[in-house]
Amino acid sequence: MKSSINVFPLRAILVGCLWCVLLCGNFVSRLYAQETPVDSLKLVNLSEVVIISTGKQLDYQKQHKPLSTLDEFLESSRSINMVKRGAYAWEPTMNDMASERLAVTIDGMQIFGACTDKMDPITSYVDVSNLSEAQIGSGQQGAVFGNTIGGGINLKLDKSNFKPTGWNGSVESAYETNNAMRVFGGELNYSDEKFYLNTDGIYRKADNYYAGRDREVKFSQFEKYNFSVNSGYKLTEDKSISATLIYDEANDVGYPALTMDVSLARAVIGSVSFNQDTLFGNLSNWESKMYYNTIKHVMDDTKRPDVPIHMDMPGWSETAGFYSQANFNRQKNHFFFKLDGFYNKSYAEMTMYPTNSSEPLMFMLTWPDVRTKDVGFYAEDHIAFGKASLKLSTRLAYHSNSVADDFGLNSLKIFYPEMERTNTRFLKSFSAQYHKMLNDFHFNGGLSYGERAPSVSEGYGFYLFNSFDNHDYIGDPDLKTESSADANISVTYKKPIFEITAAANYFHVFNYIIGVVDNSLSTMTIGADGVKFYTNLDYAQLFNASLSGRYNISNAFKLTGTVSYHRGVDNDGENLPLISPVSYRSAVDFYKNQYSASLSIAGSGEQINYNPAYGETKTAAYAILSASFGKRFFIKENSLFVKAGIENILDTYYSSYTDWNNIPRMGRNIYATISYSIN
Ligand SMILES: [Cu+2]
Repeated sequence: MKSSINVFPLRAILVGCLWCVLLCGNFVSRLYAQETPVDSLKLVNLSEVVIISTGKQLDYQKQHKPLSTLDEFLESSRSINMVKRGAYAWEPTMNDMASERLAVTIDGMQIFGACTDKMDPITSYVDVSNLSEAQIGSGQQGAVFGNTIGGGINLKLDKSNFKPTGWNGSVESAYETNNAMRVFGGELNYSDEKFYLNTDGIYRKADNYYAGRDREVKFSQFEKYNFSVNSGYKLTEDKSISATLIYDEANDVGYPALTMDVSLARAVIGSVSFNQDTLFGNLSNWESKMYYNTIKHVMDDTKRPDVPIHMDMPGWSETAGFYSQANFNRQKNHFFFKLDGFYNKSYAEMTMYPTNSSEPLMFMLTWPDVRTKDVGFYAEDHIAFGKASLKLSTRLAYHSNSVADDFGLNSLKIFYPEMERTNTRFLKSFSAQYHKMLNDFHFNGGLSYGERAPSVSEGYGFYLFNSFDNHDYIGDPDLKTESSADANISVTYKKPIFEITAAANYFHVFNYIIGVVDNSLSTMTIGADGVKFYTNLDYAQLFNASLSGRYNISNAFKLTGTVSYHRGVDNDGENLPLISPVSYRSAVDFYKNQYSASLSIAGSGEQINYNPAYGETKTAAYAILSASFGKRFFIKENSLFVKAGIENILDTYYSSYTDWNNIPRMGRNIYATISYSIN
């Protein structure tokens, strides 16, 4: 594939800056700044922040498994569940909605996977060594990161940000017994008030893992490495520039739940930013970024036995984008403005090699070089009054898809003779979120409306094989925009030693996009059961409720727990796929004199509400016990941190509703992590 990026992003940036200047200029004359951050507002802003940073050993204490994969970190969050197709590259879901309904960004950058089979969620292209935290916004609270229905996740990169720490570094290593996973990582940083440079690298290699009772899960191995550099330079007291570069490559990744593996998944992610403390005297924290990323994904079936027909399926995704954002405080109003845009090219092809070599090769474009342009404007206002606050936010975006490849366009025209090359949409999001404190009670309630465009697969996918329901999928370029009206409510009772939260949300999704069987077509994939077209259902309904609590038994002991309930049905009352059954988790954590320990349980009830039409079977109830122990030693100025643990202590054989084709999860696993940091 040729890698030429259209001039569009540049033009958009220029228009964007102009817009920003006009907008900001307007405020200059009539408004003035107020710098006080309001703490309680954070409660309504993001629903959860997961601390990831490996560099800061203080955080190590609180983490059960410090060098675990990013996927495991995300899975430990209250709001996220991970769909698994193997041991690597799990797909995050939130409010029972996956990739296409979520906005997932890395440090504010839009990135799109290059796999037609969802083998490479963008969370697979960074590692814990790069990140400081995952910012999670449920429903339209995630619209700050992009157009979304279910929510947004931003993976924030770890940077020294001109802290006067001088040189510091660390080396760390981990080993896990179950799949013999070896992890080696290190970082070296320099930071002063004028300049910083952060570098880190991590390498992971794992063999096949074993499910409970010693059953090997074949094709579950993986190997990955990741390097990143980021640097910043202060031009003047209030102006700085910074740049980041991440290189991530995975090889020999097995996907036991799928029919193919991956020989290469590679991402290069880069950005340059300009930061200024104030703008026009009134706006603060002005940050502008330009970025580019390119992904290559190559699937591989050569190691599988009994392949009926060998296939080559490479995919590419390239994205260039920008954003510019600033805060503005005026008395009780705390505004935040963001202008963003991106341009993406998604291209994937499939070549089939018949066993009889005299037959011709078959070639298809599974993603016909789809060009997506998106320019959005996001604004929010936190209004504080007394012990209450209201957050209003909106995102307005222009979004267009265009099929650049004529062969791909003509292939789709077999099904859609009238289809246009380009499809343009205007996407809207509105949200009002209210928070009130009453003695020890916090009340949160919100109403939102949001829209999203179909994903490249949903709009333009051409015979994409889905091994979950064993169907070939074809996109529909004329799909209607999916939209959602949602409501959320939560009540927290909070005392220093005790806290309990009851929360619920409801999504009414109009024009819900899902695959529907078309019996008139024959399959392309040998052994597939049929063909599905992506279709808009009239509507679908999703409901989630949870109860969570914390109790500080003593200064050293803390007890936490969560139980949640989920339901998702379509307009005929039929179950939607991949909806969680009742699930729960609880942990006792101990922390004293640099010693830490934890004992935790996680489990699910039986999956009663499943749907065989989407390839689901009933998953049984399970409960898993895990424990960890850690100690931090001080050696002069440096520190050594050791943590060990055991997961799935009872070696239970199980799979959950998120396990693709019910592949069993890992059995008993003992891990040890060691980290030495030099200050
Ligand atoms: Cu793939």
